[in-house]
Amino acid sequence: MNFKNDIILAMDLMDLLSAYEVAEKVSNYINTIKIGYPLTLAEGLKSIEVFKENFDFNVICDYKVADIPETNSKIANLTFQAGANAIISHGFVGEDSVKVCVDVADNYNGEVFLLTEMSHPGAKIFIQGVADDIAKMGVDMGIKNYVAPSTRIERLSDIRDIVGKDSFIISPGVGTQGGNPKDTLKHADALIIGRSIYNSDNPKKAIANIIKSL
Ligand code: FNU
Repeated sequence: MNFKNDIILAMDLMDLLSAYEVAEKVSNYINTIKIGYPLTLAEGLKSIEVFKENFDFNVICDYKVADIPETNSKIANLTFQAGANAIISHGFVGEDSVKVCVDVADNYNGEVFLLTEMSHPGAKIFIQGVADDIAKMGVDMGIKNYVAPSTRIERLSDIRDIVGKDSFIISPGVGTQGGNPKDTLKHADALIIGRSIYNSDNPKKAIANIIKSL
């Protein structure tokens, strides 16, 4: 997947019309949007199609899939059937659960992003302690795409060392959560940015300013 301007818009507004309006304002700057539970639970899987058909965006579904393999299979199948280009899967659930997501993605020519360490403060309590092992598991499984935090650059750098330079890391936590875009891109391939863009009075200016700062 290639990301225009190294930015993925995290669209967590919860009504499709508002989401559409923001997407329209920034559509010249990006080619990829990430949606998650907020928009999907509010408006349904049709949200995927709306961004694909109207903007030709790639859509990453941030469903942080974290269940037993059989249930992961159902979730991943529904997500790719609805047109997603990629799905984010939690790694802590283990190889069997992640492998199902990879297998389903392969059937649809889609991709899996493996979530290693999360960006919020609470991630230090549990997931940080196993994040390196999650990344190593991903490497052993041949996974090429990862999610790692921009809020802890040293951890992002550690995870880059594990997954190698040929892997792809997308990084949330820039802006509102405190991560610095330029520093993050020293280790990550693309930034996941939500509120700093969609909550701005002028999303177009907000994204243009971020791009200028890189
Ligand atoms: P913004 N997100 C995150 N941290 O923030 N998927 C993670 O560790 C992670 C994520 C998502 O803060 C979050 O759910 F794995 O408004 C939101 O959609 O810029 C986006 O990344 C960050 O949004």
